[in-house]
Amino acid sequence: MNRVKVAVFQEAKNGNNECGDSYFYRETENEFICALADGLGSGEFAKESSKIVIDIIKENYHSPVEELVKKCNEKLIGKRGTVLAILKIDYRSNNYSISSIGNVGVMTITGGNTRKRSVPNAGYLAGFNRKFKVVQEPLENEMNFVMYTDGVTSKELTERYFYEKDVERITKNFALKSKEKRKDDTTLIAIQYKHN
Ligand SMILES: [Mn+2]
Repeated sequence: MNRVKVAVFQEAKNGNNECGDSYFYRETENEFICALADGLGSGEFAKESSKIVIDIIKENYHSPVEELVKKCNEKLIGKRGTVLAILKIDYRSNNYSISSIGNVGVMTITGGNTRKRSVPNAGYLAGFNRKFKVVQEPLENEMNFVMYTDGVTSKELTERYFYEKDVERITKNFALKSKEKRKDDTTLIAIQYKHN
């Protein structure tokens, strides 16, 4: 057990108190799950929706990704929409699954220092049925994942420090380079997977 290390950077827009992004991660004997949600808009109301979604995932984290997305969607009827990304690493099948709906990103960094951003499904979750894909890929013995909300810019994602293996170094470097107030709620989750 304990194949995963996680480090998180989170900051609210313009130094606000409440960040509209919510996240959750957990490692169990057989799997690791991380979910990141960004409520549409910012602040308190955005937080309400992103928190609803993350609470559902907390309660049902053992469910397959597809089921989780569906459950989250159902709970958002009559609420503000949210965008969501889920990463699940399955230690038994040696695969990982990613699904992102809307503007929450997942980037993988594999052994040969290859960065790849997963293609998100269009739109957002807001209670109505929508089609979405779950992408499944084989796990490498060592690889990193980065999950981020749209407060993180594309330019920032090209920085060299994303090649660091140590997740603390990634989030610390990111923090150092974001001295100015963030223009949007920002969450950056760095995840290192290593097969023992
Ligand atoms: Mn946002």
